[in-house]
Amino acid sequence: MEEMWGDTSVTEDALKNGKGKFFDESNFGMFIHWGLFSNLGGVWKDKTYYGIGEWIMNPRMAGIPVDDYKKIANDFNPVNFDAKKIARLAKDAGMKYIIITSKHHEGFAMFDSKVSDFNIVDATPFGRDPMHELADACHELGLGFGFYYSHNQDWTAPGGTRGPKVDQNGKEATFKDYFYNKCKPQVREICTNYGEIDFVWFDTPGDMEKKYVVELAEMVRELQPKAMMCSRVGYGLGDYASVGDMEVPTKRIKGLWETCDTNNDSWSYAWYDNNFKSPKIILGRLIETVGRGGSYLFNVGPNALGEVPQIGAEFLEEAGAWIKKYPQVIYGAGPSPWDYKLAWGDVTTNGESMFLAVSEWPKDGKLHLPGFKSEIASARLLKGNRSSKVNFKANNGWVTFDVPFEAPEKLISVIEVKLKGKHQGVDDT
Ligand code: H79
Repeated sequence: MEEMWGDTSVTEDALKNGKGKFFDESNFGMFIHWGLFSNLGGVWKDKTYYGIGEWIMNPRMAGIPVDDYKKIANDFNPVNFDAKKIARLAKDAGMKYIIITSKHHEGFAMFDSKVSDFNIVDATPFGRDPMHELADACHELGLGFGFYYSHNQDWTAPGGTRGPKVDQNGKEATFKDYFYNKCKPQVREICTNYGEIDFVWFDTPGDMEKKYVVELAEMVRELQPKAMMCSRVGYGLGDYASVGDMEVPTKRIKGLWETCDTNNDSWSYAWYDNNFKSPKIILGRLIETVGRGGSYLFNVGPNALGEVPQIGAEFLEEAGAWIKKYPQVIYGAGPSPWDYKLAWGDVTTNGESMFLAVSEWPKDGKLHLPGFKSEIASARLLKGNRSSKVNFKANNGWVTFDVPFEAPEKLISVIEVKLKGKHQGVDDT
């Protein structure tokens, strides 16, 4: 998708005073889509609706009436939800923080809300607050934690965007009613009841009036001064920019930004969606994002029982094992000298080093760099903690490395390059 969700207003200033400590350096976080839609898993009345599962209520999918939708809560009982296990998975995957849906467009609060009883504690047999459990598990493992909250759309609250136009008494409901009766008080709850949180992730501001967006953003800043707010709050507010859903930008983007991607095709769990991204694809997209200057927020969708699907979890663990071997390629790493991806893979930089992350290993033993104007001091092929020297020739900006015929790594192999003197930029004409 090419849609940009707005630019960032606060940029690097946001990182001062300990704000954003889990964002810029981490470059990799876990996104979780979980809600009543997970209890359906893509099925309504024995029929499967293909697409993004969290949208199943929408008329272009199953078109579920509000009263029917609310009843889904009656048998939502995710007894296998294990916050520690999910936090452990994120950590093993090399992720540094978790952002989870506290309320998606469906309007169901996945937390203990006093504002609306359409929430997981009051409306389901489960009766627990999984957000509390996850916040605690993240803090225990030293992971950052934050909430997604859909502030504009609410398909079950009177007055919410795409929601009912009248309240229970048949009285007309406006967006203002929704905003003051539900949205703002619930955002206050998630910003008050879970300790210090690191992210507040709003989504789809649409044509929400500016005064509401400003009021909401100001409240978040007051209650959680260290939380990073994503630009999808609207009107150019927020601390960092969020690019389009599932979009890995092809050109360098300046400032603080993030892309959100998902581990299969849907955000929320859907029974048919087994198109899980392989460890190599996950790492490739992560490195590409870091190479363009951004952070990668990667989603999993727990099912009706609260479990993260096994294949996706295993793929993440395998990607995480690679990151453990080559953390310097990811953490604290900055963009590639090239604005775009190269033919064989991508590049990140960290301190004095430039890392060539090669996903398409050359068959002829020659790896090329185009238009590289700086003088190279050394190149080493990394194998975990060990490394071996790589010979190279530079000719008018065209650098050729002599590499083994066999790729040293199954997933992505890394060559560390150091320069003689200053970086001279690249010539990409
Ligand atoms: O939470 C995830 C998505 O549910 C949310 N953003 C990410 C992070 C999102 N909200 N809106 N959109 C994405 C745009 C979605 C448009 C569509 Fe559809 C939904 C296209 C396909 C499904 C509506 C239903 C239009 C066609 C079918």
